[in-house]
Parts: sequence; C-alpha cells; structure tokens
Amino acid sequence: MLEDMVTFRQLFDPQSSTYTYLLADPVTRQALLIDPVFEQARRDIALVEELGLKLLWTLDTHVHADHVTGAWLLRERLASRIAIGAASGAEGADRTLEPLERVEFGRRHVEARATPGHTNGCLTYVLDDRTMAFTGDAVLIRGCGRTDFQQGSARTLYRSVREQVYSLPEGCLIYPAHDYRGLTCSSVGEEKLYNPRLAESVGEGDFVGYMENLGLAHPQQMDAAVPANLKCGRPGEERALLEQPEWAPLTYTFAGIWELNPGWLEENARAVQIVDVREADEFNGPLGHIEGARLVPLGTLAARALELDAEVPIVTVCRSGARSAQATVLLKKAGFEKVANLSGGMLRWRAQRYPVEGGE
Ligand SMILES: N[C@@H](CCC(=O)N[C@@H](CS)C(=O)NCC(=O)O)C(=O)O
Ligand SMILES: [Fe+2]
Repeated sequence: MLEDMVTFRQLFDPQSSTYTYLLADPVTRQALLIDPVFEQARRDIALVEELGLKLLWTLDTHVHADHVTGAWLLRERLASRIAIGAASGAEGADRTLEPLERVEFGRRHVEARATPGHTNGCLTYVLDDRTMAFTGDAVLIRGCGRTDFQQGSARTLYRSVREQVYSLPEGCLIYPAHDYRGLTCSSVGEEKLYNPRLAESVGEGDFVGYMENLGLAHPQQMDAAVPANLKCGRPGEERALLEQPEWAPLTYTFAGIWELNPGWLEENARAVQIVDVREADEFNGPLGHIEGARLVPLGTLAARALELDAEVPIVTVCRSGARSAQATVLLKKAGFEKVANLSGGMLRWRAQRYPVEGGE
C-alpha cells in the first residue's frame, strides 16, 4: 500500500559530499530532515514545500567537522525543531536525544542508537521497521568516519558498529552522511562482508591499525564548522543568511528557478521588463501577450541579451512557464541578476483572467 510507505529523498551537497535525508509520513505529511547542510537550506525548503510537507524536526547525526548544519536556519524559516545527541555537547537544540529515544513523524518514527567513535555524540537513526539506518559517519559505504579528532576513538567505533549497526537485519539499508565517490546506499549484510575496515572478518586490532594510518588532511571547513555546529548551526554575525531577492516576492523552486506569480506582475508590470520568449506566431496567436511585453524568442535570447537593461528587473514569459524558466538560466549566465520566471506562463495568466493584448 502506497500510504504505508515512507516518503524518502536522498539529497546531496557537492561541496562537502554530504547526504541529507528527507523522511515523511505521506498520510499526516509530517517530515524529518537528517543532516541538513546550511548552504542547501533554500533547496530543502523548496522540496518540503513542493511536496506539501510539514517539517517537524531536523536531526543531526553528530557535530559535523566539514560543513555547517542547516538545523538553526531551517528552524528560523520553517519553525522546525532541532534534535541532536545529548552526548554531542551541542547547545541550542530543542531536544537532546539519549540512546533508544524515538523521534516521531506522523505515524512513523526513527530510533536513535548511540554509535560513538567518530565523535562521542554520534547517533545512528533507525527507521521504525528497520529497513533503513542513517549511520552518519559511523559506517560509510565500504568505509567509516575517521577517528583522529573530535574525541575520536577507533576502539569505540569498532564496538559501536558491531553492537548497534551489525545487529540490524542484513537487508537493512545503510545511508551514510557522506560519500566521496558517489556511492549512494549499502546494506548491513553487504558491509559485514565487504567493508575493508569493518567487515566481520576484521579484528579490533586490525581496525585500530588501519585507522591510525589513514593519513587524511583535516576537513577544509573544520575551524568554522565545529564551533557553529556546537550551536546547532547558528552562524556568527559575519555569515550571510538566506538572502531573498528584494525586488519582488519571489519563490524558489526545487528545480532551482526563481518564480513570480501573475498577480504581482499585473500590479507591477511597469516596474519590470517583460520578456516573452515564445515564437512570433505564438506571441501574435490565440493566447495573446501581456501588454508591454518584448518578443525575444528563446533561440535568439543569448544573442540579443544586450538589448535588455541590466538595471531593471526582468520577468520572462512563455506559454507554460517552461521555456521561460530556461530563459532565466540564460539571462543569469549573461550577467543579469534580477530575473524571474512568470510561474505557469500565459496559460495561468489567462486562467486567472488577467488582460492580454491580441489573442482570442
Ligand atoms: N576533504 C574533506 C575531508 C572530509 C573528511 O575528513 N570527512 C570525515 C567526515 S567529517 C571522515 O570521516 N572521512 C572519512 C574518510 O574519508 O575515510 C573536507 O575537506 O571536507
Ligand atoms: Fe563527521
């Protein structure tokens, strides 16, 4: 039954190679985000809104050393609450989790399992039916978190993984906080057999020897990330927050496009340049066009961009809002900063009965 399935998305931050996971109950629409990244908050908000979800909690698996968590920023924007392991030492959370506590979202929950070793406060979040485990940096795909800073201990990690992760069903999928090669998912059975550091055949002494000789450089963002994460991602003053363009009430889509609704454009048409990127026969065809719109077919836009005024915001228009979304991408590339797509194009404009020139 579809409604018994959990809504699940795996999201990636290419800068820190971090995975963020969205889990939601499709019936109550209540959701969790595991390990959100500060710089990706806009993307995460767009996804939560497009899927019609209510973000209840952000959960961090640990105090990350390589990126700033999005927990605080998402709480500011979506009023989600912050949870992290009590042993993490982080301040400013709404809830600090002890081992075996549950975090509920609608009819579903995850259970927190203590998996220290990479840091003292590392938690693995296990979905209620034990089909998925979010291991943070305890178990990575064919790897594991390093143990050379932040209270790291190879012996502790070895025991955590054996006791708390390898005790899960073999088929339980493992979703880590990072992967540096593009691998996305593993399973308990697979890691027990093939993890070069932590396969069942590897002894504790072998593991400790391996971990003492990783020879990794410290994460580039470590000096900024750790203090910010000890405050659940509350930034220092110097850090720019989610900047919203100010010239109009724009919406950011998960597809990465800034959009405007027809009502705002109708009221502010004189303050912007309306660029219609359809072909001439459509511009003069049955749908008509918006008064004052300039016709620049999409195929000619890059070459003709110089005709546009860089100081005046641009709203792109087409039949459905698809070609004009691509037009915003081309215009941004050409150096225009204030650019937005008319959401739903001429079809929505007409459906909402705004006036047109020409047309039927
Ligand atoms: N080059 C990366 C370093 C990433 C790193 O050290 N990652 C930690 C997780 S916070 C780790 O445990 N890596 C294990 C590994 O690469 O084997 C950066 O600058 O962010
Ligand atoms: Fe980490």
